[in-house]
Amino acid sequence: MHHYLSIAGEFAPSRRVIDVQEFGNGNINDTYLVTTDADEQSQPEEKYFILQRINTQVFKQPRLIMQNMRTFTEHVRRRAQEEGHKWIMPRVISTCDGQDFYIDLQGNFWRAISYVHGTQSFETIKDARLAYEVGYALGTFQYLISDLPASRLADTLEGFHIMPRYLQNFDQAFSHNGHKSSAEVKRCLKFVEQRREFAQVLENAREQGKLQLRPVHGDPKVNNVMIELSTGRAISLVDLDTVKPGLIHYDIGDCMRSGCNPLGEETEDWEAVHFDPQIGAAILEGYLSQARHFLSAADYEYLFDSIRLLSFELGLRFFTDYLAGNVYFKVRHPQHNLQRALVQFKLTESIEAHEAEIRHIIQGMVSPAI
Ligand code: GN1
Ligand code: MG
Repeated sequence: MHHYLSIAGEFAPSRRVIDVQEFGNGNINDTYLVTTDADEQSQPEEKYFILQRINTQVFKQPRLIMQNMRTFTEHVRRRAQEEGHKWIMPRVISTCDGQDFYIDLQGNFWRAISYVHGTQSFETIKDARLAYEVGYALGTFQYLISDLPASRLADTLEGFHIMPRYLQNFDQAFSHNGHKSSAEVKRCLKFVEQRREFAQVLENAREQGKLQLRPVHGDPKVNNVMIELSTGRAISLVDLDTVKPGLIHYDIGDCMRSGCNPLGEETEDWEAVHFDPQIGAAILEGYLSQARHFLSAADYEYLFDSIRLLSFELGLRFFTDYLAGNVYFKVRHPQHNLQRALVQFKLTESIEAHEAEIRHIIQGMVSPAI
């Protein structure tokens, strides 16, 4: 505890840190909520902040994350103000000596960002109103960042969301671990084999020039959307380490695979996992209320594929990590990543089973009935 208090203190030179608690349930970085002795009423901004230890096994160049953060938080904040959008971007908090990060004696990389006050987030979506807000949050974020040239952002995580790369990693992990062959593993292997060609769909479209790289969020899952307590409206999208050039389809697919799975990605009952098309329709409606302004005809064409692909992708990443010995995602038990993979693959199957319905919903939004 003392150790954490003193690290947090590096980011709060004029305050006494009184508490540091683990916060959220990220799979990669370690996140803490810091409380200082500031007065909550008069200085809410100084009372709490978020402290994170970046996992440098995953993010090999954490300085690039901070560099990007400076660039896009400033851009988005300015644009939101110009356009009258009520939108909050977390701020980077500097150390006593004006750095964006602090490296402790063990070489750990720490950084701090402001806490979004008066908000809450949810693990799963229970009603259409929240679904709309989750979609709206992603659309607003992408809109506000859409005029920032992608070339101004560094690549903080090479290969992120690139399916052909994930397949290569999978093949490698499998060739070293072919002995793990329970019934569940066999199910996963078969699942992947049947979708190898489909896995290329977004990267092919990009190579053919149909889809272009733009700044994206990278990880817009439900619990990263901050909902204002007083209004129920989305006012921020947090977890900004993967904001970098990408396809907006990674975001929409990721948001849908997270939002339309009522049992959540951590359920142990993978056989009961399913995709909820009604929630999906409400997310898309909220998303398109903002994204309409920048989506092209080709972008719409790949919406269904992106929804199907991103749950497959996450399942493949979990499965690969299980085969590789749980080296990327944090796990609570040795089978955890296998269980998570089964959840995502079941979700993918449900998306496939609902294909006609989902395409119909998308179609109705492209050309709304008059
Ligand atoms: C990871 O750490 P967390 O929970 O914010 C992962 C995402 C996955 C997510 C699944 C950098 O995000 O891509 O969708 O787990 N982030 C990275 O819960 O790999
Ligand atoms: Mg994340």
